[in-house]
Amino acid sequence: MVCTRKTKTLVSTCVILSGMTNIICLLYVGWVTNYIASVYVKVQEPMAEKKLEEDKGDTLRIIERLDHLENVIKQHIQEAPPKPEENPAEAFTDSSLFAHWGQDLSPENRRIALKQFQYYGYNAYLSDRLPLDRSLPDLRPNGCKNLTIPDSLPEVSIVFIFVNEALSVILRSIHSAIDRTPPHLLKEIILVDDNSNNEELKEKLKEYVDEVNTRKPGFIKVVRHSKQEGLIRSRVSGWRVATAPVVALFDAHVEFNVGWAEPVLIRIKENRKRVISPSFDNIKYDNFEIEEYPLSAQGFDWELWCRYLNPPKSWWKLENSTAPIRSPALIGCFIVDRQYFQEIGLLDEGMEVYGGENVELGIRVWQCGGSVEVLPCSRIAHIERAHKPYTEDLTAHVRRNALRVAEVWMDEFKSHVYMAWNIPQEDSGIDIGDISERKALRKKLQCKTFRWYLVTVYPEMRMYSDIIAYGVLQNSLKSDLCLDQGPDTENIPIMYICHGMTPQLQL
Ligand SMILES: *[C@@H]1O[C@H](CO)[C@@H](O)[C@H](O)[C@H]1NC(C)=O
Ligand SMILES: *[C@@H]1O[C@H](CO)[C@@H](O)[C@H](O)[C@H]1NC(C)=O
Ligand SMILES: [Mn+2]
Repeated sequence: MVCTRKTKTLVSTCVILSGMTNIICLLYVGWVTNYIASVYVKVQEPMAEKKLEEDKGDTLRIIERLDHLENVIKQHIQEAPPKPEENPAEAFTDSSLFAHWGQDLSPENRRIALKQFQYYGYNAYLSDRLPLDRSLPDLRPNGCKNLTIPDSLPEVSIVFIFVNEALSVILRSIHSAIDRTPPHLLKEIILVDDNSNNEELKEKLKEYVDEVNTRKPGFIKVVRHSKQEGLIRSRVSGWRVATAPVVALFDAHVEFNVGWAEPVLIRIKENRKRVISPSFDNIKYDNFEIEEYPLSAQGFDWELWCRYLNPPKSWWKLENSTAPIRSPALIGCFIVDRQYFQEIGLLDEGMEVYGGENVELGIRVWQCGGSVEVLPCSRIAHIERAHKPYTEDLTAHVRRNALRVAEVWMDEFKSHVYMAWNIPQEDSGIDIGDISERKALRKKLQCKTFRWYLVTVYPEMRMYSDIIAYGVLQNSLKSDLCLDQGPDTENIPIMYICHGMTPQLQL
């Protein structure tokens, strides 16, 4: 699952720094993202060009300085990081893993913990040492306990998908699901292993599953992909195996809180066209403490990255913190009627790896006659990793998936997605694959327009009109300089080394 609560991007964080640090930061960002700045719109006479001519002397000196700094930084980047063995007593003190945890570990254990952290993106060393059945603080709003539970509710199958996840983290997800779902409502647990190469996920996980299944035959089912399919197709693989009338699709690094299931099953029983997300809290990646998150709806920006949103005004007016929150989209984990999920077209299996499928599902459900909501009384804690365990460049996949959504669902608003990613609408050079099936699905289901969706379901989303051109404004005298927004505090545009990221994108 993609969403984090960080409001600033790496780049805007860079820009609020000053001077030398700023430049190092931006170059670092450019380096890690391997970003190539590009210009799609030639503007006749950029104002900045004229300005540059007027104070050429100053500017050239600045350019020289920037060139010099760039070389310094390149040298830094090429240097290998210092070998930890050289100074074991102070090893790894600068990792974020040790900011709030592990001060009294021995150097050897620090080394082990750090290695696992780098692999998993969370503190697997600590997870291995915490009980699988630990309790969680009950973070439900007042009134949730008073919810009247009908005698008969549909059963649920819980699907956990994972690739190279720490075994103890998966087992804690399973334990919390079993411990905090009423046994008569939990039909089965399905584990989808997206071709992990991690050995302990083969033998040891099988031992655990076999042991549970000797007590409850067929209760845990395991699906293993023979090649990596990405989390989108992994969710669908899990759904295919599920047999309960309701299916819950989750990451395998979560802990279910008390009473999570009943409110969800009540809402789906009332209306099977509701797709439900629980409210998320955070399991901190370093010390595994639970951090309470405010109640939120789930949406996205024009790049189709997910975002948490303030609940709509209509919800605040109810003054009832247990009431369902209408949500434009989903951040990735959700519960759905098994048959209905098929009727509306599962997930877009033409998407690759990661990202965008949650937004697509939300838009599709709304436009095609269903609804999406977040339930305050159903709470799940989820580990927000410090970094993703995938080695590939995720951004390229997210962008490709976003363009599929734009082309199939967004009508005239698809321009907004191209604009947000700063790519031309014609001949973008990005192969988004075959979308004819998804377009046929939209036609078959007689779905509403994206304009209807924006006005009715997602009025918070900003619409742009009268955009003449977009891209970066590149200087024609010194072509590696671009117009940039400059430091947040000053509101003065500056010329800067072209990095092509948000602060340099002009509309
Ligand atoms: C919930 O129930 C308890 C006891 O049954 C009662 O004291 C309390 O006022 C109720 N709360 C709400 C919000 O209805
Ligand atoms: C608050 O919302 C819940 C869930 O929809 C509902 O059951 C309850 O009756 C509402 N309470 C009030 C006081 O309206
Ligand atoms: Mn996740």
